[in-house]
Amino acid sequence: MKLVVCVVHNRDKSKMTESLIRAGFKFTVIGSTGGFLREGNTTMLIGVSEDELPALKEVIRENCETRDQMVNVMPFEAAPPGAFIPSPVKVQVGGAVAFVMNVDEFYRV
Ligand code: 2BA
Repeated sequence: MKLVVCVVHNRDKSKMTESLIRAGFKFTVIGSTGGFLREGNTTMLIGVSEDELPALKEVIRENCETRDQMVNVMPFEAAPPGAFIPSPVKVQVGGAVAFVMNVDEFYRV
């Protein structure tokens, strides 16, 4: 068994959720925050058998878009009065970031 920890953009959360349910996957959704952008994103924990992994990767690929996002290198609040504030820079977010881990044991009681 594998545990896939998948970080998706909040805007892809609904269609990812619907597609995972339609495809019969079981999963847990956790609200999370990106360390770099400090914006909300969504982390999904999806337990799958090894055979299901290719189908899951396909669902992730189909539902998570890559986006360009502008980020302020120095937030206005952090800048001292009169300081030079560098222009926002563009970063590419997603489609999704996924970690696939081996599961030693899974049980339900
Ligand atoms: P954030 O940390 O908010 O990162 C958003 C995007 O900013 C990243 O997109 C990446 O393009 C850029 N970025 C992140 N750290 C950077 C840095 N030190 N310098 C320049 N650009 C940087 P993604 O790579 O698609 O990541 C989307 C979200 O997935 C991340 O949001 C974070 O929540 C999670 N993530 C990505 N890589 C991770 C990792 N190795 N471990 C844990 N979480 C990760």
